[in-house]
Amino acid sequence: FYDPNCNGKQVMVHLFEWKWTDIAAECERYLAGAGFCGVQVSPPMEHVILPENNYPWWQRYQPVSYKLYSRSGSEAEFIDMVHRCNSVGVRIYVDAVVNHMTGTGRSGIADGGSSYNANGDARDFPGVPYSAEHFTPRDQCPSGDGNVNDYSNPSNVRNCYLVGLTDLYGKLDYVREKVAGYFNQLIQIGVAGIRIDAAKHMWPEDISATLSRLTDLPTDQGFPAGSKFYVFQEVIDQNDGAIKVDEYYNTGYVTEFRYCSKIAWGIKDYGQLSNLIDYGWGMARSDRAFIFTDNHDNQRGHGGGGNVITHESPRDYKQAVAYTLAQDYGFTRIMSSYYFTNTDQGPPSNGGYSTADVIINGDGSCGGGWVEFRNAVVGTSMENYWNNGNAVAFSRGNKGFFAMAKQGSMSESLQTGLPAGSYCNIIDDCASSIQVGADGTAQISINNYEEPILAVCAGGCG
Ligand code: QV4
Ligand code: CA
Repeated sequence: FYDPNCNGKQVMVHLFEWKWTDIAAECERYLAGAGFCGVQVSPPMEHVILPENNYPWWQRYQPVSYKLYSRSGSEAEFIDMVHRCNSVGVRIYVDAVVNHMTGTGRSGIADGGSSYNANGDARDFPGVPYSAEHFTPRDQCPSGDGNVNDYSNPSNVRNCYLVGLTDLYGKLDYVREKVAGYFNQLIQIGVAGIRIDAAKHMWPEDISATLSRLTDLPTDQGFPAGSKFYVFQEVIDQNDGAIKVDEYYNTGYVTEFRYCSKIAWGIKDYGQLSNLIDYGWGMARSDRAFIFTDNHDNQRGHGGGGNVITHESPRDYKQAVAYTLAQDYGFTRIMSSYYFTNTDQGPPSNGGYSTADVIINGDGSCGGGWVEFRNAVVGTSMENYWNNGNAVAFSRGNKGFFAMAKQGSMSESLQTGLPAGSYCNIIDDCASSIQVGADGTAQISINNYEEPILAVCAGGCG
């Protein structure tokens, strides 16, 4: 569960709410050439549709069945996307919502044609099928109203209903079989892995028993024989509850939300960057940490939200993403979604429920140089670390060198760890360069307020 199955590449992008047809085109047009490992896609299973809330993005976190029919497209479009992305070496990772089905009090017929009824005591999801006995019994949940409300008690977190979402009873073989069946269907199509949504609200042994039922990835989609599904689990551990990321190491990577706070702090005060990965905070070890500057929840203030840097402060955001990709901790994900003014707002639409096509502008690019830098320096550690509070620099073994200036300018002679020679800056498309002398030092000068960053690779980054 630890290999993302993309030949050692290092960066995934979350194309939040994108349609399958647009993602297929993006793999071919841009992501393959830029060196992306793969794409995290929005939940592909059949879900509730909520016109009364203006079709919010979060309707897709309320499953109705495991039929591949969603706001992003049909099963045929999903399969076509996976195959086209695989054939250009870009993998697809599914956001898997399997802790629960819809919220209580909801009923109707979803777009894929399946009915559902979670009114009162009913728990009918005939599209799977699940019925009342497949949901966590009320006496297993130690909370007054049956909802999660005490993060100091694992039984409360895992057996009660997360914001009123009908909680699947993962102890049952039947539930494990159905969830594994969904995953095996994805595997057969050629999906390379999953994010397990709300993994913190599932027992680690239930996840483990479900994953033990999975088949290997299909060789006809370009996976070497014996390849396993990649798994990263959404566990929000901010040192503020009973549940720790370590409990989930046996079944894959874990989301490291403390990194979001740490990088935000570090960009505001460069001095703090020196101490970014602080195991005193209990942060996940590097070969289990799944990291990002922000995610689809905390950029909207959902799931705690809080002190994270988002696209709303573009200059800080560039620095945070650049630093995240340049340093050596964890597996990285970057975020790509749509502009919003309201935290519940769904994606751009053609009116009502139908999602609009993504429009690609002339230059179309975003952060490609970064992805290439991270791939080029994989397996090296950070060395020659230098930080004066206003600027920061480090080398990645003898393969790369990175520098960044908070106020937009710096001029300093620094050890780069690189062999002597001239190296061009990938950030300005090689308009500038640095000259490394025989002793490995170079004069590092940055003078650009909007893009105060420099990165070079031995032998080129691409
Ligand atoms: C409402 C009331 C409840 C009531 C319930 C009755 O608030 O008190 O009991 O009705 O049915 C939506 C609404 C929420 C509503 C709920 C059920 O916002 O008000 O409850 O639906 O109908 C996303 C959104 C949620 C949304 C949910 C389901 O963020 O707002 O809830 O989708 O549509 C914690 C967890 C972490 C979680 C994070 C948000 O540890 O696991 O909160 N993150 C993941 C996803 C997130 C998603 C879910 C989990 C649920 O990243 O996007 O929630 O799948 O930190
Ligand atoms: Ca649960």
